[in-house]
Amino acid sequence: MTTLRVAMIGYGFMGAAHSQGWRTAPRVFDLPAEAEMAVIVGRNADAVAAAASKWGWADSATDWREVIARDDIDVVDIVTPGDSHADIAIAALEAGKHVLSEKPLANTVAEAEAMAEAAERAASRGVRAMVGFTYRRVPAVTFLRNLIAEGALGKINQVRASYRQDWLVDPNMPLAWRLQKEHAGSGALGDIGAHAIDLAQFVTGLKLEKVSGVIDTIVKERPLLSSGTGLSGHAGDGYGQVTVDDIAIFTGRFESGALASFEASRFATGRKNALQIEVSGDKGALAFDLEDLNSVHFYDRTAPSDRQGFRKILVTEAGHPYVSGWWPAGHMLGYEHGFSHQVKDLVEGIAAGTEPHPTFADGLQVQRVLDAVARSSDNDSAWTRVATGVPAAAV
Ligand code: SOE
Repeated sequence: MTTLRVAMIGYGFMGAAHSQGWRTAPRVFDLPAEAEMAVIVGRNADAVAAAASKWGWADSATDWREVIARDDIDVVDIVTPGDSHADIAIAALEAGKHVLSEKPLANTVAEAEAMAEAAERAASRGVRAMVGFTYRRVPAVTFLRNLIAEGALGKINQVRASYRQDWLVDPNMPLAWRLQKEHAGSGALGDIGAHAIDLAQFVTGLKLEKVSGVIDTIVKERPLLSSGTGLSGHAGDGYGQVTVDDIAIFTGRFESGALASFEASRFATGRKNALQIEVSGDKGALAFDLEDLNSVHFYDRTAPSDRQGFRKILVTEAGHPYVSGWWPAGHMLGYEHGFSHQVKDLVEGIAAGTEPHPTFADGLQVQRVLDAVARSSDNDSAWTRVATGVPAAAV
């Protein structure tokens, strides 16, 4: 059996989550290739060595360019802040490595176009690339998508998608990298709004054509971190400017004409990680809430009128997506399982020579929606078209 030797670049929150996926997926699913956790890369030698030991990586290093050049590395998993996604992914693809990149794909459309173009070139050499919109791989989300694809809702008229958190309501939360445009590209819009956009397009199979939105920053200055850039840093000396949005609210029109409303907020007091979607069609409706992630709620308008109502479907049967690898019905999965499903689908795609979804082209399309929302907000929330077409770099 082929062995895929993996290098992970970065070791923050997503480093922990992806490491769990690489550790667990080969022990739960019968994968067509071995996945070897060969090396984890970070700038601080002692900290990344500690992460290697804690998370099960065979080795650690501090120079991602040197690691990507190694012949004994087959896959590069990028879990760094968005400002390094393009440099690392393009170098890895050009070195013939398969790439998994965290979301959003990049910090700008230009970077995302260059990445999609590099992935296009690499695919012709059998090199695969995937972007980490992991919520697609919650069993209930894939099941919801399959029901829509089978026509359970009929014509889709409306979508509501929101991702609400409240970790920034405290003005003393320090100026982490997610609050600095040069590192994160944007704030709630790209960090969690990207998930809501990808989720809405994934489950409906529809693409957003134009958007109208507003983004805003509630707390303009925050305490500087004394060291590091993690979310749990301690306040250092002085204050720094927040250069990204805290809240993004926008409407969208799909290519089909259906309308959508979106909300991405880090100031939704009391909401810890509330990713929610509801899809309304002429035959019924489906709803999902990450805070109740093992189920979907289905309203069937074709049922007899005296027994119509939203009913909860527990998505834990062996026949439901991904569940067969885990436990008997009703034993529930969690947030971390999506990362194992992501590894499963990536390894299976590489082994089969097929393009794992979401592709970098999918990631570019989400990046173009994010960019259109920001441009709309700068233009008094005017309707703004989402760019399409072949990346400029490819022409
Ligand atoms: C912070 O908002 C964050 O960690 C996001 O960056 C992740 O993508 C999301 O899944 C959870 O919240």
